[in-house]
Amino acid sequence: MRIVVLAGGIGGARFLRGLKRAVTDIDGTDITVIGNTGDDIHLFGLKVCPDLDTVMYTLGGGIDEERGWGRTDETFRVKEELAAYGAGPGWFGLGDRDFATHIVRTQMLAAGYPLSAVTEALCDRWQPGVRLLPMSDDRIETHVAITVPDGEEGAGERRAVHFQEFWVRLRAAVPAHAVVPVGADQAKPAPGVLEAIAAADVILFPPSNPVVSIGTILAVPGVREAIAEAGVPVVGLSPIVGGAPVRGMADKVLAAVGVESSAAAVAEHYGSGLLDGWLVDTADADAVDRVEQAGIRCRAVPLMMSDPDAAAEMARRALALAEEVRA
Ligand code: FO1
Repeated sequence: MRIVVLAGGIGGARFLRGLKRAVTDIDGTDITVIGNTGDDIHLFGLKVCPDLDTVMYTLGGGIDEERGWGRTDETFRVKEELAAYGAGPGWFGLGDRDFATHIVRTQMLAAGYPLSAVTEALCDRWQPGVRLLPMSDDRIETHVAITVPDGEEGAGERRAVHFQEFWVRLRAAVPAHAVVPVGADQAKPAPGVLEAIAAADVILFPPSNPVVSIGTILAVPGVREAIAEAGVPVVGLSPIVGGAPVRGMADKVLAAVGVESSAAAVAEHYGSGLLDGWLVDTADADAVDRVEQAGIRCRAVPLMMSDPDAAAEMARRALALAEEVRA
Protein backbone atom coordinates (compact mmCIF):
# COMPACT_ATOMS: atom_id res chain seq x y z
CA MET A 1 0.00 0.00 0.00
CA ARG A 2 1.36 3.41 -0.99
CA ILE A 3 0.61 6.05 1.62
CA VAL A 4 1.11 9.79 1.05
CA VAL A 5 1.10 12.13 4.07
CA LEU A 6 1.08 15.94 4.01
CA ALA A 7 3.06 16.93 7.10
CA GLY A 8 3.95 20.05 9.02
CA GLY A 9 6.07 20.08 12.15
CA ILE A 10 5.74 18.44 15.51
CA GLY A 11 2.18 17.04 15.26
CA GLY A 12 2.81 15.68 11.79
CA ALA A 13 6.12 14.11 12.78
CA ARG A 14 4.68 12.40 15.85
CA PHE A 15 1.77 11.06 13.80
CA LEU A 16 4.24 9.69 11.22
CA ARG A 17 6.14 7.86 13.96
CA GLY A 18 2.85 6.16 14.86
CA LEU A 19 2.00 5.48 11.22
CA LYS A 20 5.36 3.75 10.67
CA ARG A 21 4.69 1.58 13.71
CA ALA A 22 1.17 0.78 12.51
CA VAL A 23 2.24 -0.43 9.06
CA THR A 24 5.48 -2.28 9.88
CA ASP A 25 3.68 -5.63 9.61
CA ILE A 26 1.86 -4.76 6.36
CA ASP A 27 4.06 -5.98 3.48
CA GLY A 28 4.73 -3.69 0.53
CA THR A 29 3.75 -0.50 2.35
CA ASP A 30 5.70 2.65 1.72
CA ILE A 31 5.18 6.17 3.05
CA THR A 32 5.90 9.37 1.13
CA VAL A 33 5.82 12.58 3.16
CA ILE A 34 5.16 15.90 1.43
CA GLY A 35 6.71 18.33 3.89
CA ASN A 36 5.76 21.96 4.48
CA THR A 37 8.52 24.46 3.64
CA GLY A 38 6.59 27.66 4.34
CA ASP A 39 8.14 27.80 7.83
CA ASP A 40 11.63 27.97 6.28
CA ILE A 41 13.74 30.90 7.42
CA HIS A 42 17.14 32.30 6.38
CA LEU A 43 19.32 33.07 9.39
CA PHE A 44 23.03 33.95 9.55
CA GLY A 45 23.30 33.16 5.87
CA LEU A 46 21.86 29.67 6.36
CA LYS A 47 18.58 28.14 5.18
CA VAL A 48 16.67 26.52 8.04
CA CYS A 49 13.79 24.12 7.21
CA PRO A 50 12.02 23.51 10.55
CA ASP A 51 9.25 21.21 9.36
CA LEU A 52 11.48 19.06 7.13
CA ASP A 53 14.05 18.78 9.94
CA THR A 54 11.42 17.95 12.56
CA VAL A 55 10.16 15.03 10.43
CA MET A 56 13.72 13.91 9.60
CA TYR A 57 14.98 14.11 13.19
CA THR A 58 11.83 12.61 14.76
CA LEU A 59 11.75 9.59 12.42
CA GLY A 60 15.54 9.32 12.35
CA GLY A 61 15.87 9.29 16.14
CA GLY A 62 17.70 12.60 16.50
CA ILE A 63 14.89 14.83 17.79
CA ASP A 64 14.86 16.52 21.18
CA GLU A 65 11.77 14.72 22.49
CA GLU A 66 10.88 17.29 25.12
CA ARG A 67 10.96 20.34 22.78
CA GLY A 68 9.72 18.47 19.73
CA TRP A 69 12.20 20.35 17.52
CA GLY A 70 15.97 20.52 17.11
CA ARG A 71 18.53 17.95 18.10
CA THR A 72 18.76 15.90 21.27
CA ASP A 73 21.67 16.57 23.71
CA GLU A 74 21.93 20.04 22.21
CA THR A 75 24.19 22.92 23.25
CA PHE A 76 23.91 26.57 22.19
CA ARG A 77 27.51 27.86 22.25
CA VAL A 78 27.42 29.19 18.67
CA LYS A 79 24.14 30.97 19.45
CA GLU A 80 25.77 32.59 22.51
CA GLU A 81 28.79 33.67 20.46
CA LEU A 82 26.55 35.18 17.77
CA ALA A 83 24.67 37.11 20.45
CA ALA A 84 27.99 38.34 21.85
CA TYR A 85 28.67 39.92 18.46
CA GLY A 86 25.18 41.42 18.49
CA ALA A 87 24.36 39.30 15.46
CA GLY A 88 20.61 38.80 15.66
CA PRO A 89 18.02 37.53 15.81
CA GLY A 90 18.49 36.04 19.24
CA TRP A 91 14.95 34.71 19.57
CA PHE A 92 15.35 31.62 17.36
CA GLY A 93 17.04 28.74 19.20
CA LEU A 94 19.55 27.26 16.78
CA GLY A 95 21.65 24.61 18.53
CA ASP A 96 25.23 23.64 17.74
CA ARG A 97 24.34 20.19 16.39
CA ASP A 98 21.41 21.64 14.42
CA PHE A 99 23.72 24.18 12.78
CA ALA A 100 25.49 21.31 10.98
CA THR A 101 22.26 20.46 9.14
CA HIS A 102 21.80 24.04 8.00
CA ILE A 103 25.46 24.37 6.95
CA VAL A 104 25.31 21.20 4.82
CA ARG A 105 21.94 22.23 3.36
CA THR A 106 23.12 25.74 2.49
CA GLN A 107 26.40 24.44 1.01
CA MET A 108 24.50 22.04 -1.27
CA LEU A 109 21.96 24.70 -2.30
CA ALA A 110 24.84 27.06 -3.12
CA ALA A 111 26.39 24.30 -5.24
CA GLY A 112 23.17 24.22 -7.27
CA TYR A 113 21.34 21.23 -5.81
CA PRO A 114 17.56 21.73 -5.46
CA LEU A 115 16.02 21.45 -1.98
CA SER A 116 14.56 18.04 -2.86
CA ALA A 117 18.04 16.65 -3.63
CA VAL A 118 19.44 18.26 -0.50
CA THR A 119 16.67 16.74 1.63
CA GLU A 120 17.35 13.32 0.13
CA ALA A 121 21.06 13.69 0.94
CA LEU A 122 20.38 14.73 4.55
CA CYS A 123 17.98 11.79 4.92
CA ASP A 124 20.75 9.42 3.82
CA ARG A 125 22.25 10.02 7.24
CA TRP A 126 19.01 9.88 9.21
CA GLN A 127 17.24 7.00 7.40
CA PRO A 128 13.74 8.22 8.49
CA GLY A 129 12.09 5.19 6.90
CA VAL A 130 9.87 7.38 4.71
CA ARG A 131 10.52 9.30 1.49
CA LEU A 132 10.60 12.96 2.54
CA LEU A 133 9.83 15.44 -0.24
CA PRO A 134 9.66 19.19 0.21
CA MET A 135 6.36 20.49 -1.14
CA SER A 136 8.36 22.67 -3.57
CA ASP A 137 11.97 23.41 -4.50
CA ASP A 138 10.98 27.05 -4.94
CA ARG A 139 11.21 29.53 -2.09
CA ILE A 140 7.91 29.95 -0.22
CA GLU A 141 7.75 31.78 3.10
CA THR A 142 4.66 32.11 5.28
CA HIS A 143 4.21 35.65 6.52
CA VAL A 144 1.62 36.76 9.06
CA ALA A 145 -0.07 40.17 9.11
CA ILE A 146 -0.19 41.30 12.74
CA THR A 147 -0.85 44.39 14.82
CA VAL A 148 2.44 45.52 16.36
CA PRO A 149 2.14 44.96 20.13
CA ASP A 150 2.35 47.75 22.70
CA GLY A 151 5.84 48.65 23.79
CA GLU A 152 7.28 47.99 20.35
CA GLU A 153 8.21 50.57 17.76
CA GLY A 154 5.15 51.08 15.56
CA ALA A 155 2.77 49.78 18.25
CA GLY A 156 -0.75 49.47 16.93
CA GLU A 157 0.30 49.46 13.29
CA ARG A 158 -0.27 46.54 10.96
CA ARG A 159 2.85 44.75 9.78
CA ALA A 160 3.76 41.49 8.07
CA VAL A 161 6.23 39.33 9.98
CA HIS A 162 7.83 36.00 9.09
CA PHE A 163 5.85 33.09 10.53
CA GLN A 164 8.76 32.19 12.82
CA GLU A 165 8.77 35.69 14.31
CA PHE A 166 5.02 35.42 14.89
CA TRP A 167 5.33 31.96 16.44
CA VAL A 168 8.68 32.06 18.29
CA ARG A 169 9.36 35.72 19.15
CA LEU A 170 5.74 36.85 19.57
CA ARG A 171 4.50 33.47 20.85
CA ALA A 172 1.44 33.96 18.63
CA ALA A 173 0.25 36.33 21.37
CA VAL A 174 -0.75 39.09 18.95
CA PRO A 175 -3.78 39.08 16.65
CA ALA A 176 -3.10 37.52 13.25
CA HIS A 177 -5.10 39.25 10.54
CA ALA A 178 -3.87 37.29 7.51
CA VAL A 179 -1.55 34.43 6.69
CA VAL A 180 0.21 34.62 3.33
CA PRO A 181 2.40 31.90 1.79
CA VAL A 182 4.66 34.38 -0.04
CA GLY A 183 5.88 32.94 -3.34
CA ALA A 184 3.40 30.07 -3.45
CA ASP A 185 1.61 31.28 -6.57
CA GLN A 186 4.86 31.28 -8.59
CA ALA A 187 6.03 27.95 -7.14
CA LYS A 188 5.92 24.46 -8.60
CA PRO A 189 5.50 21.17 -6.72
CA ALA A 190 8.88 19.54 -6.11
CA PRO A 191 9.87 16.60 -8.37
CA GLY A 192 8.01 13.51 -7.28
CA VAL A 193 5.21 15.30 -5.42
CA LEU A 194 2.48 15.04 -8.06
CA GLU A 195 3.68 11.58 -9.06
CA ALA A 196 3.46 10.36 -5.45
CA ILE A 197 -0.07 11.73 -5.10
CA ALA A 198 -1.15 10.11 -8.40
CA ALA A 199 0.31 6.75 -7.34
CA ALA A 200 -1.06 6.82 -3.79
CA ASP A 201 -3.50 4.24 -2.47
CA VAL A 202 -4.42 6.52 0.43
CA ILE A 203 -3.64 10.15 1.35
CA LEU A 204 -3.54 11.32 4.97
CA PHE A 205 -3.72 14.77 6.56
CA PRO A 206 -2.16 14.35 10.04
CA PRO A 207 -3.04 16.65 12.94
CA SER A 208 -0.75 19.38 11.63
CA ASN A 209 -1.74 23.03 11.52
CA PRO A 210 -4.51 23.26 8.88
CA VAL A 211 -3.50 26.80 7.84
CA VAL A 212 0.27 27.22 8.06
CA SER A 213 1.24 23.57 7.48
CA ILE A 214 -1.35 21.58 5.48
CA GLY A 215 -2.84 24.79 4.06
CA THR A 216 0.55 25.96 2.80
CA ILE A 217 1.21 22.63 1.08
CA LEU A 218 -2.22 22.84 -0.57
CA ALA A 219 -1.37 26.37 -1.75
CA VAL A 220 1.38 25.05 -4.06
CA PRO A 221 -0.25 25.18 -7.52
CA GLY A 222 -1.43 21.77 -8.62
CA VAL A 223 -1.27 20.00 -5.26
CA ARG A 224 -4.84 20.52 -4.11
CA GLU A 225 -6.17 19.55 -7.55
CA ALA A 226 -3.97 16.44 -7.69
CA ILE A 227 -5.28 15.28 -4.32
CA ALA A 228 -8.90 16.03 -5.22
CA GLU A 229 -8.50 14.08 -8.47
CA ALA A 230 -6.42 11.21 -7.09
CA GLY A 231 -9.55 9.07 -6.80
CA VAL A 232 -8.33 7.42 -3.58
CA PRO A 233 -9.48 7.96 0.01
CA VAL A 234 -8.24 11.16 1.64
CA VAL A 235 -8.53 10.98 5.43
CA GLY A 236 -7.62 13.66 7.96
CA LEU A 237 -7.22 13.81 11.72
CA SER A 238 -8.39 16.86 13.62
CA PRO A 239 -5.69 19.02 15.23
CA ILE A 240 -8.40 20.67 17.31
CA VAL A 241 -9.71 18.77 20.34
CA GLY A 242 -12.49 20.21 22.46
CA GLY A 243 -12.29 23.58 20.71
CA ALA A 244 -8.57 24.09 21.24
CA PRO A 245 -5.44 22.99 19.38
CA VAL A 246 -3.66 20.06 21.01
CA ARG A 247 -0.40 21.95 20.53
CA GLY A 248 0.75 25.18 18.92
CA MET A 249 -1.31 28.08 17.73
CA ALA A 250 -3.75 26.67 15.19
CA ASP A 251 -6.61 28.63 16.79
CA LYS A 252 -4.81 31.95 16.16
CA VAL A 253 -4.26 31.32 12.45
CA LEU A 254 -7.67 29.68 11.98
CA ALA A 255 -9.18 32.94 13.24
CA ALA A 256 -7.05 34.83 10.71
CA VAL A 257 -8.69 32.88 7.90
CA GLY A 258 -12.15 33.10 9.47
CA VAL A 259 -12.47 29.48 10.56
CA GLU A 260 -13.82 28.65 14.04
CA SER A 261 -11.53 26.50 16.20
CA SER A 262 -13.53 23.30 16.18
CA ALA A 263 -12.94 19.82 14.80
CA ALA A 264 -15.99 20.18 12.54
CA ALA A 265 -15.05 23.62 11.20
CA VAL A 266 -11.58 22.41 10.18
CA ALA A 267 -13.12 19.50 8.24
CA GLU A 268 -15.51 21.93 6.53
CA HIS A 269 -12.54 24.22 5.81
CA TYR A 270 -10.80 21.43 3.91
CA GLY A 271 -14.13 20.57 2.28
CA SER A 272 -15.71 17.40 0.97
CA GLY A 273 -14.05 18.09 -2.40
CA LEU A 274 -10.79 17.17 -0.72
CA LEU A 275 -11.62 15.07 2.35
CA ASP A 276 -13.44 11.75 2.28
CA GLY A 277 -12.99 10.96 5.97
CA TRP A 278 -12.25 12.85 9.18
CA LEU A 279 -11.31 11.60 12.65
CA VAL A 280 -12.34 13.70 15.62
CA ASP A 281 -11.44 13.05 19.25
CA THR A 282 -13.94 11.27 21.48
CA ALA A 283 -14.37 14.63 23.24
CA ASP A 284 -15.87 15.94 19.99
CA ALA A 285 -18.21 13.02 19.33
CA ASP A 286 -21.04 15.55 19.07
CA ALA A 287 -19.36 16.96 15.95
CA VAL A 288 -19.69 13.73 13.96
CA ASP A 289 -23.14 14.52 12.57
CA ARG A 290 -22.14 18.02 11.43
CA VAL A 291 -19.09 16.63 9.60
CA GLU A 292 -21.15 13.89 7.97
CA GLN A 293 -23.66 16.56 6.94
CA ALA A 294 -20.76 18.19 5.06
CA GLY A 295 -20.38 14.97 3.05
CA ILE A 296 -17.33 13.71 4.94
CA ARG A 297 -17.40 10.33 6.71
CA CYS A 298 -16.56 10.95 10.37
CA ARG A 299 -15.56 8.84 13.36
CA ALA A 300 -14.76 9.82 16.97
CA VAL A 301 -11.61 8.11 18.31
CA PRO A 302 -8.91 9.03 20.87
CA LEU A 303 -6.65 11.60 19.20
CA MET A 304 -4.17 12.47 21.94
CA MET A 305 -0.72 11.36 20.77
CA SER A 306 0.52 10.75 24.31
CA ASP A 307 3.05 8.19 23.09
CA PRO A 308 4.02 6.35 19.89
CA ASP A 309 1.54 3.54 20.62
CA ALA A 310 -1.32 6.04 20.87
CA ALA A 311 -0.17 7.61 17.59
CA ALA A 312 -0.02 4.13 16.01
CA GLU A 313 -3.60 3.43 17.08
CA MET A 314 -4.71 6.75 15.55
CA ALA A 315 -2.96 5.81 12.31
CA ARG A 316 -4.69 2.42 12.30
CA ARG A 317 -8.08 4.12 12.76
CA ALA A 318 -7.30 6.55 9.90
CA LEU A 319 -6.35 3.68 7.57
CA ALA A 320 -9.47 1.75 8.62
CA LEU A 321 -11.65 4.77 7.84
CA ALA A 322 -9.95 5.03 4.45
CA GLU A 323 -10.90 1.41 3.70
CA GLU A 324 -14.44 2.07 4.88
CA VAL A 325 -14.67 5.05 2.53
CA ARG A 326 -13.11 3.09 -0.35
CA ALA A 327 -15.76 0.37 -0.06
N1 FO1 B 1 10.29 26.78 18.27
C1 FO1 B 1 10.26 27.59 19.37
O1 FO1 B 1 9.20 27.74 19.99
N2 FO1 B 1 11.39 28.24 19.80
C2 FO1 B 1 12.56 28.15 19.15
O2 FO1 B 1 13.55 28.77 19.55
C3 FO1 B 1 12.63 27.27 18.00
C4 FO1 B 1 13.84 27.07 17.33
C5 FO1 B 1 13.87 26.13 16.27
C6 FO1 B 1 15.06 25.83 15.63
C7 FO1 B 1 15.09 24.91 14.60
C8 FO1 B 1 13.91 24.27 14.20
O3 FO1 B 1 13.94 23.34 13.21
C9 FO1 B 1 12.69 24.55 14.83
C10 FO1 B 1 12.67 25.49 15.87
N3 FO1 B 1 11.47 25.78 16.54
C11 FO1 B 1 11.46 26.61 17.62
C12 FO1 B 1 10.21 25.15 16.16
C13 FO1 B 1 9.60 25.84 14.93
O4 FO1 B 1 9.28 27.16 15.15
C14 FO1 B 1 8.37 24.99 14.57
O5 FO1 B 1 8.82 23.69 14.46
C15 FO1 B 1 7.72 25.17 13.23
O6 FO1 B 1 8.22 26.05 12.43
C16 FO1 B 1 6.24 25.09 13.44
O7 FO1 B 1 5.89 23.77 13.17
